[in-house]
Amino acid sequence: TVDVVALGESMVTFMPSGPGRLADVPSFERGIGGAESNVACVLAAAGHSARWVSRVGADGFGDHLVEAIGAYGVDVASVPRDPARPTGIYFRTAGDRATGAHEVAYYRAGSAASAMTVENVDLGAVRAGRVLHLSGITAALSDGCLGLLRELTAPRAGGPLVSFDVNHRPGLWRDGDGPGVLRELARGADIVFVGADEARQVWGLHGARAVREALPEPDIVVVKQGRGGATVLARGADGLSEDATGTADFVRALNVDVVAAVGAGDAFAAGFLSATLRGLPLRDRLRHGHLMAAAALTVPGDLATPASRDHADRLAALDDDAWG
Ligand code: KDG
Repeated sequence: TVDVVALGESMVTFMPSGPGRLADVPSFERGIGGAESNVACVLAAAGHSARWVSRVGADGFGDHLVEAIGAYGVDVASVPRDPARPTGIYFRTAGDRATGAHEVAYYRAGSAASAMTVENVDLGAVRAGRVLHLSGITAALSDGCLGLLRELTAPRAGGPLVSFDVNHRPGLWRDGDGPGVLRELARGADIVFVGADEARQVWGLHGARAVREALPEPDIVVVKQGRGGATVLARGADGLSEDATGTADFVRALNVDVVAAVGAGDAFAAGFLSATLRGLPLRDRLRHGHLMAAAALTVPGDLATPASRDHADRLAALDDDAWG
C-alpha cells in the first residue's frame, strides 16, 4: 500500500513578476498549484510514498503538471487525460505583505478535473493508501466532484484514514451551500484541518473548542491560528498510533519572514500527516506541520524544498525554549 493518496484539481499557476494589482502586473512566472497535490509533493519529499489522483486536459499544461508533480516522486499513474476539456490554470498577485490579501483569477470552470465523478475516477486507486487526503476545494468544482467527495467521506468499514482540509475558497462557491457542505464533509473525515479565520468566516465559529463542538465525529481536528500557532484536539486512538488519547495540545508557529502564504496550509497538513503516519505524539505532529509550513512561507510559490525527514526530526526534537 501507498502511504498517502491525495485527490484534487491541480493547475498551472502564474505568479506575478512583481507587486501590484492584477490589472497592472506585466508578466507572470509559471509554477504548479493545487492544494492536494501540494500535500502529496511535500509528503513525497519527506520520504513517503504518495499518489495524486486527478484528471488533466490533453494539453501542454496537463503535461507540465503530470511531469512536475511526478518529479517530486509522486505516483501520477492515476491521472487520465481528457481530450475534451482543458487543464485549469490560475493567476495570482503577490498581495499585501501585511495582510496577505491578494487577487486570484481562476480559469478552471469546465476543466478536466472539474469533470471528475464517482464513475470516471478509479476508486480502488483512491482508497489504496493508509491516508486519503481531500479538500473542500473539490466540493466547490462541480456537482460530480461534490458527489465524489460525499462518496469518499461516507462511513465505511476499513479503507484509509480520511484527511480533510476545509480550504474554503470563496471565489469558487457560487451559491450559499458552502458552509453546510463543508461541515458535512468535515464530519465524515477522520482528521480535519481548518484555519481559525476560516472557521469564523464560513461557520461563524470562534476558537478551537467551538470548532470541535461543531465537528464532534473526526478523531482529530486541527485548528490553525496562522502566525499564532495550531491547536490539535484528538479524541482517541486514530488507528495509526497508540498515543492520541483524547487530548488537546497547542504549538506555536515558527516566527519566519513570510514571502507568500500560498501553499503553507498544504505544507502544514503534509507535515502533520507525515508525523501521523509515523505514529508520533500529537505535539510532534504539530511541530512537523509548522516546520513544513515555515519552508512554504518563505518562498513565493506553493512548494518549497522541505527539510529532509532526519533534519525535520532534529528540529522537531529541539527543546521547548527553541519552540517558544
Ligand atoms: O493551497 C494552495 C492552493 O490554494 C493553490 O495551489 C490553488 O488549489 C488551489 C486552489 O484551488 O485555490
